[in-house]
Amino acid sequence: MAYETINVDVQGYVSLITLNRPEALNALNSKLLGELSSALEAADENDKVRCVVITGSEKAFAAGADISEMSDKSFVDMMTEKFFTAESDRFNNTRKPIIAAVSGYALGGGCELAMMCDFIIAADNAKFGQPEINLGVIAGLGGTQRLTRYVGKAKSMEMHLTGRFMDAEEAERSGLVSRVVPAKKLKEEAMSAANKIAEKSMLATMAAKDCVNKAYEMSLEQGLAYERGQFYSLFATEDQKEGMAAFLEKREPQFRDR
Ligand code: CO8
Repeated sequence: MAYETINVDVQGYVSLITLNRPEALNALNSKLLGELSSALEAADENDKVRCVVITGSEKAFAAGADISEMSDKSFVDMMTEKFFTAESDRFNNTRKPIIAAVSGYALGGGCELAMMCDFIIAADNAKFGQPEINLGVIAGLGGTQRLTRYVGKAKSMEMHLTGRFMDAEEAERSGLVSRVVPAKKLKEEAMSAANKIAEKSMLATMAAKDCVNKAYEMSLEQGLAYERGQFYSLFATEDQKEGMAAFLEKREPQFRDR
């Protein structure tokens, strides 16, 4: 499918999605989020795709939701259009793992988009922020909730109230990103992580993603019980037999997602 605001390049088992609105630093408008939703749906349905990487340009992952698209909207417009609700739900319902490879600005909706991914690999020039307060609004794609869970109240509150940016080093120290790599190596590192994920059993991968995400929804007791149930259920798969047999036979496993 041809897209206008993103590029989709399926490389082996990985769908590499590049946000492509350079004239607006990849600001997220309805068109871009609609196309991103379609690309994620296609990746989820494509048996050959086993992991997704979302990236932007060197200067900007995404500088936020598109301010020119939002500026004239009324409360009623937002409510009746359910602004970005379907796109956000589609994103959160993607079962395959998604890595955000962030270079440059990840601001407002851009920071929130990165946080909607399963983990973030940051380039050393990355800058994260929730500057919506400077526009007279607040985060609306999960920023107040996810950033607070990921970096804690003190930093999240300061960022939401002052609009200050966090650089890559602070983002790694605070637990927002899994690691920081040189900007020139960002795509290579993200693709390498995605390819590593693609080698595993998709059943175990989806169970792991689901359980880690449940850690943000459930009490510890509920989460432990949920994880145990998922762990037990993987013993109904051929991949569990194959993975353990391969270890004992000192060979590489051949997972078949069964
Ligand atoms: N929306 C629209 N256009 C943008 C955006 C944006 N968020 N960010 C940058 N652009 C455009 C600029 O207007 C400019 O266009 P032009 O060349 O036509 O004037 C072009 O991109 C380049 O930008 P700058 O000239 O400003 O580049 P600088 O290097 O000087 O500055 C910054 C880069 C610091 C990133 C600056 O562009 C900036 O501050 N951008 C806005 C950041 C921001 O406030 N983001 C939050 C937006 S609101 C939001 O994200 C809400 C999300 C919740 C949605 C909830 C839905 C339910």
